[in-house]
Amino acid sequence: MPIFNEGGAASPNGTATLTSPTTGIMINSGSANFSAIAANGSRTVSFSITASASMSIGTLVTLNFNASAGAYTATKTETMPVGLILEDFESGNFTSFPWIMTGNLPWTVVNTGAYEGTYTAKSGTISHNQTSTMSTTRILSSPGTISFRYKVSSESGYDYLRFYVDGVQQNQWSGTVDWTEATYNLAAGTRELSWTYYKDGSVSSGSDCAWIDYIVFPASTAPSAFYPPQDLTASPGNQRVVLSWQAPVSGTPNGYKVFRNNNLLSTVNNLSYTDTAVTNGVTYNYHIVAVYSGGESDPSNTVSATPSIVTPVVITIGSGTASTSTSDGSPINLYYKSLHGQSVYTAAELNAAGIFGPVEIAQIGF
Ligand SMILES: [Ca+2]
Ligand SMILES: [Ca+2]
Repeated sequence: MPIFNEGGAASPNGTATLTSPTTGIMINSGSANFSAIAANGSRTVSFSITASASMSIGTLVTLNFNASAGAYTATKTETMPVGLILEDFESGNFTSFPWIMTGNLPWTVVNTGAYEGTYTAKSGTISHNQTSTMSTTRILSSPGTISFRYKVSSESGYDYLRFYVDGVQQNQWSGTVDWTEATYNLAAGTRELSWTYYKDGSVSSGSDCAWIDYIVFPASTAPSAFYPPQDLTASPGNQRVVLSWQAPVSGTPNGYKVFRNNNLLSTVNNLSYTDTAVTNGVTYNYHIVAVYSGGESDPSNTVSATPSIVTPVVITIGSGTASTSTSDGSPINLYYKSLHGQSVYTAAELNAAGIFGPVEIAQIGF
């Protein structure tokens, strides 16, 4: 911690203390002496603190600093995050943070030419008029700073590495640029951070790509990942639409909200729903939202369906050529041999057989 003497006179020997009200912070040595400081001079004092292993990386720590030297005093309160929120791609993949790849080709993690360690992110091998973008989102409770290292080998002045915050380009680099650090201030709130390699319509130079390594995020958290349901399908029938979908790629939803024309129909626990409150000949749009303990997913894909009167289906139930024995239990009392029996099917039984709406029964038997 630096101490500046901004006055016009030297200060005498003094004492500095450091305290913290933050749970999980232990002050190992919270007191330090410093010698006289000349006018406009400075001294640095050191303290030792330990953060509990149970503290989450990025937790903001409040540090209260106090210095006194004779009649002079200085106080300062600082906040700083615990640990580095670091993406250095040393996992060898993109799973350490919620990266989203867009553009024509995704970025890849490669084990050559890294700024630090073994691995670095490298833009996709795109062609003219294409882009390769990697993005991630951080939620900042207070303003902070992001830093990262970048390297470019591209057609100078035409093919660029571009860095965006919330879709707004912050800078771009082209030509031959060896590993360089970039630093940007980020406002509090939800910030989308994107790196894009962009190629114009012709000419490729150098390695024709960009590299990003050693990204240090500010004190922040990743948004909770609430993955949506997948592969929604709709099958129209007579005065009904049968919806079915797949569970999200990850996560355990508590249920699924079924929407028809953006209006909530129902919340269900299984992976299908039959909408019978429909009119034949009308087209309906459906989507599903997965509901989690902490929030809801984005919508699934949207599907359309138009229920209609089904063309009568000819069905055959049984051969009608079997015969009963002397006496068989039946809704219709049978006695002695009957070559042709009667069977009574309930609507539920027919439905269970997959039969809905008008049908022409050509033959029925047992
Ligand atoms: Ca690395
Ligand atoms: Ca080019």
